[in-house]
Amino acid sequence: MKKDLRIAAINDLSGASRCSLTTAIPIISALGINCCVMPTALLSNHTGYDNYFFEDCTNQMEQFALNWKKMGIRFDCIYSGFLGCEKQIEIVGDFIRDFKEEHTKVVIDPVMGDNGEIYSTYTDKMCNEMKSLVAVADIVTPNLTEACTLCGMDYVGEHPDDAILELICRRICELGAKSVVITGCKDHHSVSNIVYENGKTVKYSSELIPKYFTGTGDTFASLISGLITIGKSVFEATDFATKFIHKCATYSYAIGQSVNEGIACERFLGLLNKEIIY
Ligand code: PXL
Repeated sequence: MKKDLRIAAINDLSGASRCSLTTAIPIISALGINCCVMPTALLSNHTGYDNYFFEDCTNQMEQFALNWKKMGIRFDCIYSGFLGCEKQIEIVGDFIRDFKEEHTKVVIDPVMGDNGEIYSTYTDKMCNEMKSLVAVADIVTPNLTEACTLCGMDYVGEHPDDAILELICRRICELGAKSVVITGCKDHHSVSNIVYENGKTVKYSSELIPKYFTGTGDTFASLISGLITIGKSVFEATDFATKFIHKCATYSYAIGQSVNEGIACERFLGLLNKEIIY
């Protein structure tokens, strides 16, 4: 009998949305893993809506870490997503130093921007600090905007060729990451996730759905975190996640979900349960 597996998921909690922790919890749980959450902020709903309530949780993060240490809790994976300020990046760095064991995987989703633009809340200093988390990551899952920022390049545009993508991945690994998955690279008809590890690059593509649902990157990073925790390679995990997200996005598009409503993964969670063969 394999032991209980546990992931620390550090991300914001947007109550009525499918993103960050509200997608990490069902995805990771359906893979048979205990998802322990550390909220970085509390929101009524994500910031793509006209109105939302927001409360920063920096102080609470420190209290969570302190009490988890006292409990003696251990993690098989540490997965971090949206971080709101320099202090939060520092807290996550400390958390990794305090809780990472030999076997613990570290997945950093460097949520910093999209479509060639860095989010307005993200300062240059934060972009630089993020590199210190990338340095201790097993897997980093940036989109193209974030990937370019991490390696100090100007945005390469929507359709970079394979040689440029490989160069970007190599540069991110030079920061210290073991592997990189550049997510959501769109072409005219397809969307691809590019995996780079130990000099090997593989592109996993699926048909482009003509709507970009909010939180898709969070669902992807949650799948990668869960799948590597149950023993899949980053290549196997990306192959599975690409197909799973395509299924959810196809369904969400067919039922007319708005982009703000996110991808509806609920009725596909049973497929994740079938992956539990450990
Ligand atoms: O990654 C999607 C997301 C997560 N969390 C918050 C957001 C968004 C997208 O708008 O606003 C708070």
